[in-house]
Order: sequence, then structure tokens, then C-alpha cells
Amino acid sequence: MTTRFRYQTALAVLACLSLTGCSSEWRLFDPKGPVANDIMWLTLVSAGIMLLVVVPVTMMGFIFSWRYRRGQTDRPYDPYWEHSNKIEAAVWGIPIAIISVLGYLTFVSSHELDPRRPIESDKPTMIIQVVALPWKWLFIYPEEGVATVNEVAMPVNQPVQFLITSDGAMNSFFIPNLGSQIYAMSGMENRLHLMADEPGVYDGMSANYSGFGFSGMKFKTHVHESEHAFEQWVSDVKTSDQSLSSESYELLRKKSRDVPPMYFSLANTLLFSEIIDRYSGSLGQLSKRRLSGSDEKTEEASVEKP
Ligand SMILES: [Cu+2]
Repeated sequence: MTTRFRYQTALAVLACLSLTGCSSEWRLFDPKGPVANDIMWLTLVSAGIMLLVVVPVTMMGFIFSWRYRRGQTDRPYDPYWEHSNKIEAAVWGIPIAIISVLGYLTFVSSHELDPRRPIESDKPTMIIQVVALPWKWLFIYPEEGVATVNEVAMPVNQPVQFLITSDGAMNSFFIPNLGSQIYAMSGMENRLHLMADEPGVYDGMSANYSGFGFSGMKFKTHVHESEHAFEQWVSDVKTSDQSLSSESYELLRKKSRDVPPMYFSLANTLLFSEIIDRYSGSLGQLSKRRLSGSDEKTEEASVEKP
């Protein structure tokens, strides 16, 4: 590598850093809810504690190589030196102290930030069911009787329980401004509690590569400024001429890329559990048959006869 090339590379890296720095792209450090806020502080505090080792060691590298450099005369020269209680205390004591503090923080925050732990609030928790489809996100609001694709909405300061599954490949449900990512897996129901404390529109994504159309598998999270505004949104969605039933779901679950937001009224309130059941053993086979309308029962009945 020539000096000139090195210089140009350094400039390019600096330019990239200055372009991304301090913008809203740093979503993990721009929390809009209690969970994301706790995660940000946990990250900063842990990184800070670990820097207690990195910074002094880096400085010692420079200081020692200067203090004990060849040719200096005011420091003792001791080539047979072999033990120091001070150094032993530092190299064992500091790591033990750091691991203890980090261990304590990890233990406490693992319980406090447990995705299954409901968020304390005087409001009842709202339920949103999430299905990762190839390659789009389906959101079902069982209580409101609506469903959306690639757009999710909630009122501000409303605790939300997301019930998450996948109909196909594994994905990862993630709204960086609101906190914890969690996996979406077929045949399973994962749970995640989140709350937004500031109205706005936040990006959502999958944090787990799932194939060809993955890059377009994004959604917007609309945090409405009041419950009233959210109810207004729900009634807007309800007026959609599209309805989500077991039949229309079959069309929706087909592979498609870069899907714009879609609104549905919800015809089948049990759809979410039927999607999970598809992947789980005999129950799955039954619901699959019920969904497809085919009748293989006669075949099985004849097998059961003695
Ligand atoms: Cu799992």
C-alpha cells in the first residue's frame, strides 16, 4: 500500500463517518420508549466499564515505552525482576471487580428487560399479532378487528404485547427506536412487550437475513399522539375493501417483494393461531386440511379401523 493510497483511504473513512455521525441513523442511541432507553443505558454503562481496562492499558503502552526506553538513566535497571504484589493486585483485582459489576448488571437487566415481562402502566396492554411472511410483515389487531401489511400503529404511552410468529423462514422482528429485537419462527409464538413514549414514525425491519426479497422487508411504526387518533386510524383501516380471511391469506402468503402498506378488515380472528398450527404436529395437519378444504379424513379413518 502506498502512502498516498493509505492517506486517501483514511480520508474516505473519515468522510463516511462524518456523514453518518450524529444523524437519526443511530437509532439505538435515539430511544423513543422505556425499553429502548434501558437498553441504551445498559450498552453505554457496560462499554464504559470495559473502557476502564482498555484506556489505561493503551496509555501504559505509551508511558512505559517512554519511561523505560533505552538510554534513560534516572530509572533503575533491573533485568532479574520477577514479582510485584502491586501488579498482581491490579491484574487480578481490577478484572474481578469489572466482571462482578458486569455480572450484576447482566443479571438484573436480563430480568428487567425480559421481553415477556409486561410493561407497568395504568392502561391495559394492547395485543398485536405479527407474522413474518416472505417478504413482508403482517400485523393483526385481534381486538380492533383489522390487519395491515408493512405498517404497524399504536397509541403513544400504550403498552403493547407483540405476539410473533413466522410463516416460512426465520426472521427477526426489530423496531430499533423502541427496543429489543426478537425472532419470528414458524410453529412458535414469541412474545415481546414494547411501549413508545413519543409520537412519530419509526422504522421497523427484520434483523435476520431470510432470502431474495429480504432487503424490501421493512415497515413503518406509526405512534399516534392519542388514543383517539389511533381509533381514527383503525376505523380508516376498517373501511378497506379488502378483507383478511383464511382464503385471502393464502394469496398474501405467496412470495412477493417490496410490498407497499396494505389495509384489511379482519374476517378470521383465529387466523394467527391457525398459522402457528400449520407447523405443529397433528394439530397442524388438521388445521391445514381445514384451511385448504381438502378432505383426507376418509383415508385416515380407514387406517384406524382394526
Ligand atoms: Cu426458537
